[in-house]
Amino acid sequence: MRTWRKLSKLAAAVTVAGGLAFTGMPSAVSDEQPALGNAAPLTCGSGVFLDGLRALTITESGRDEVFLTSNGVKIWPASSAYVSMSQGQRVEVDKCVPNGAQLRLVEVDDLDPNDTIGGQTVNGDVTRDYEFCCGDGGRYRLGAVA
Ligand SMILES: [Ca+2]
Ligand SMILES: [Ca+2]
Repeated sequence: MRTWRKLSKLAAAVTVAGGLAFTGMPSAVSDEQPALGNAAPLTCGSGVFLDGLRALTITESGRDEVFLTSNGVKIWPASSAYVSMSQGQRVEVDKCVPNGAQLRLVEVDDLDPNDTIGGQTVNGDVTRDYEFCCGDGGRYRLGAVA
């Protein structure tokens, strides 16, 4: 059973990786903020550009399945339920969020409740890294450009 779960996740990971190449389209992140979404740093206006996410310590053997929420709404990835990450891996996020947004990094589990790895409040005044730690032993670093 356990092995089957892992294999099915590997298959899902391949699907996710294949789909990532086609995420150039704008996504409806939030009805309240139609200007925010997939964007380059200079187009975030008063918001903050989320650059890349690195898995410093993953919570499971093999890979974690993670997604990001902003103010309780899933913002990344846009075209799938999660991104499968291995230890040390960095993936592009490329999302704008408003100043003060409450970010949460969640690790998806099939049969158990999802794990919250950590939360951070975005400060729109400074370009910095945010660390999500240490839910279920995980540690992730997110680069953000103010
Ligand atoms: Ca998981
Ligand atoms: Ca988990």
